[in-house]
Amino acid sequence: MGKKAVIFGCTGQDGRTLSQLLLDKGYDVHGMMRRHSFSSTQDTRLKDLNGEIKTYYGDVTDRFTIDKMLREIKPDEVYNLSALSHVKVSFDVPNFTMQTNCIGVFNIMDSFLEYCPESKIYQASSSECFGLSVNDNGFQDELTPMNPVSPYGISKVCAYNLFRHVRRAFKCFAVNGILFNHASKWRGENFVEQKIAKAAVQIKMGMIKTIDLGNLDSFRDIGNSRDYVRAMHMIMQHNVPDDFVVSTMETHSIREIAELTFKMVGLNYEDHVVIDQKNFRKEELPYLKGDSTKIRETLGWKPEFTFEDTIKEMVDHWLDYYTKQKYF
Ligand code: G4F
Repeated sequence: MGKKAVIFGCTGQDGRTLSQLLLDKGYDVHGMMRRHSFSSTQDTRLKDLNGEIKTYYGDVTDRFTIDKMLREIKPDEVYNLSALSHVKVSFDVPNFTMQTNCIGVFNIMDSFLEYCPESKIYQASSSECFGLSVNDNGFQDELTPMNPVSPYGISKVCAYNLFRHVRRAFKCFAVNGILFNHASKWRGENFVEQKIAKAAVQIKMGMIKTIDLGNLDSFRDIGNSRDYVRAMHMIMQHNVPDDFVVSTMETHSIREIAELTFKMVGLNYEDHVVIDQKNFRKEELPYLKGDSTKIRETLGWKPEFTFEDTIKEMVDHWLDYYTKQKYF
């Protein structure tokens, strides 16, 4: 029989992509799913998986629902991808962000230590933890100090440190993947790359005329979700528990993303982008470029998709979506 995995946060972009990877590898995959009022869409991303994921209603702030899964399933691998993952929204709901991204992770870890401490556990840590810190060479790596600039970043530093503490104190296989931005056709529509891709296609099809954006001068290191869930799995198969930065080692401004995306549909972004103050953050993280030398040299991971491939994947997704859904 294959290994058993539990994924907290299975309905998100990475939850969906990791579920597929694990199913393809023969894992028995179990995922926790939060109930929301649109029952038809809460598991939309999971609907066309090639294989079966078993889903359970629950919430990481509800310890009973975590206990039930870990006690009954006794997984070999636990992946925590659950989070309030939108940085700007975390300024609006800081308390909820801490409840989910800190207390929720404490709940998962406590339950893990009680019911399956001999198995392995992964935490989705984030480059947002670095905040304003950049090494002299222009990169962030595993040793860069964490200096977060958002409630989301602060919450992720807390969870990151919890995992490191448990690894030292309880000698558990508890690991962090410090993932830089990554996208795919499954990316949420309110993250900047997907927001731009969707709007560029809608403008091309004559459905809307403009897109409102905020700061075009921040820089992000943007990979592909399929490469990054492959990294998560490799980190969990390593012979020692450790933390790894996962990044492309390139950075692009939001302006460049807009320029490239609009160019892919034959348009000039300058004719359609409107700057709106509502999209600016109270404090901005201006620059991310990850140094992923450690995972490349230790585990042999490297990305297969380029930045252009990932933007094209999103543009093609929306072209396909609107062509099929609406126009023919
Ligand atoms: O797409 P974003 O919202 O992603 P952000 O804040 O970098 O966070 C993402 O990456 C993190 C890893 O570093 C993850 F942990 C996190 O969960 C998430 O996946 O914004 C990217 C940049 C920001 O500088 C933002 O100010 O784009 C800028 N931006 C400009 N206009 C916008 C917009 N962002 C959004 N979401 N919407 C805009 O209209």
